[in-house]
Amino acid sequence: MWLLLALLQAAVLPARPCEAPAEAALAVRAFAARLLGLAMESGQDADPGIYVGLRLGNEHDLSMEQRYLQNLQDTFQGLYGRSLHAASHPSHGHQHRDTDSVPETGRLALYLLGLRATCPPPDPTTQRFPVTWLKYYLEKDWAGSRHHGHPLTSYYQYSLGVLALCVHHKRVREEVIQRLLVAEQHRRFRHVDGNAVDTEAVAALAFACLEKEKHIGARLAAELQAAVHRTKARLVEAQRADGLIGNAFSTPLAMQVFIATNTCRTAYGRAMAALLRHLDSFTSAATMAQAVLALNGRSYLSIASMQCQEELGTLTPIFLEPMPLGPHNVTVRLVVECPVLGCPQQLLYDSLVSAPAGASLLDLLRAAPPQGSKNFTFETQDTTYGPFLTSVQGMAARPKERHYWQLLSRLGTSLHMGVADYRPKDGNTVILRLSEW
Ligand code: B12
Ligand SMILES: *[C@@H]1O[C@H](CO)[C@@H](O)[C@H](O)[C@H]1NC(C)=O
Ligand SMILES: *[C@@H]1O[C@H](CO)[C@@H](O)[C@H](O)[C@H]1NC(C)=O
Repeated sequence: MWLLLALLQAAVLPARPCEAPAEAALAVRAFAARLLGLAMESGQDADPGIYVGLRLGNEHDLSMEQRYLQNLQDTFQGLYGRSLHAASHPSHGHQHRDTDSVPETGRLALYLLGLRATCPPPDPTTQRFPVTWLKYYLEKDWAGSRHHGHPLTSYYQYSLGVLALCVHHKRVREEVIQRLLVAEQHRRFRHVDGNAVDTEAVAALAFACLEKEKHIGARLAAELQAAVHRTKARLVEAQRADGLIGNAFSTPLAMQVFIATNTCRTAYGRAMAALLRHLDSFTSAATMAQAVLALNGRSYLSIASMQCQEELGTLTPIFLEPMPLGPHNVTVRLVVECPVLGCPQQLLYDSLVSAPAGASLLDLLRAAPPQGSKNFTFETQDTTYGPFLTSVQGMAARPKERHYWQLLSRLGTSLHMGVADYRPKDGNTVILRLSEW
């Protein structure tokens, strides 16, 4: 009788304590297959964040992953496969990074996490120079903007950097850690519209990793532990009535904190249930790669204890058809605001735009009619999150000044999706506003 019960339980309970419930296995598998499809069809360079998502899935397409890794290595070893010293004395070669370029802290961190998640592990010498570069970037990221009080890139990327070095068991200077702890204590993590969940979660993952490192002293370990506790309390507080923590896209990162600290109880279960209800909202490879980890009960920290066992090469890609458009039209009011210093005027554009129903904001921008004597113009840059709006009506947002083109609804609330994913309804107003973050 007990044996039968135990067997029944084993069949119903997921293999890992934080994994999605067994009833959701099919949905989770289809989600991973969609990510695989996106990774295969993307015309862009291989992305380290996506590679991590593929590696931490339960099922794999092993030969595809091998090719993907090769592409990644071609890109990153070209940039970071030689010493800093060589880079500060550039003599030949143009591919290489030099020490003057903007730090690429986040992508390099994800690349190192990806290398650590590879089976069999790659030749350790390939990691040596990228690790040195990442340490250098963390210093530079901070020093370059000390008077601003924030890293040159973002706290999100800075946290990823600390996390990746920790997962590789590389020492980081205590000051590098302290900067992040101070930011946590002073609640400096914020994203647009005050949603700090993504960044808080990644910082907490870095703290949770460091806390367990042998070389960390007792006093610092206690501080790190306290920071993880505070963050978890804030994440629980940020949980909405529907179970999401922040929004659908920050929920998987918040869940990773509970996974990494083995506290997959009430808040976690509600978040998982909510995430499972929102799987269809995920359309970009970057956000899907983050979600795959949580759905499989894994976190970026799981990479540290990954063992190469036999992996299931059973995943086949799903390619989704683009959404059908029309037959009716929607009409949307498009407003372009420029409230920062250096703008020619406050209002750069205000007009009604028509497009077939189901069209994305990007489609609408393409269909926007001229106003006065001027055509409507804009530019985007491809990222793994989708196209990022960089310039509107000739006004480029300058990242150095922490400017970006923010997408808002009529009520002034920030949209939770990029231009290719957001599909306005008939009668909606969309505001593009040059904002500071
Ligand atoms: C930091 C950040 C920003 C910063 C980036 C600047 C900087 N120097 O770091 C700023 C404030 C500019 C920003 C803007 C936006 N963001 Co943002 N951002 C993030 C965050 C916290 C980290 C991104 C990161 O560094 N990734 C790691 C690096 C290594 O990857 P990367 O590819 O190099 O990242 C760059 C680009 O992808 C780009 N980027 C940042 N956000 C977005 C969003 C979209 C849709 C696109 C296409 C690109 C993009 O900036 C990154 C840094 O250069 C993520 C959280 C997350 N869970 O991923 C949200 C996140 C990606 N952002 C999001 C959103 C919604 C936006 C906005 C659309 C908000 C708005 N209403 O205006 C805008 C983009 C508008 C536009 N112009 O197209 C969502 C995307 C959800 C989705 N469905 O895909 C996320 C997941 C947050 C969330 N939980 O909702 N963001
Ligand atoms: C939809 O709008 C386009 C212009 O964007 C127009 O050419 C077309 O005739 C409209 N279709 C309908 C069904 O109203
Ligand atoms: C506006 O766009 C149209 C069509 O692309 C082009 O023929 C025209 O020259 C443009 N006008 C201006 C002022 O740029």
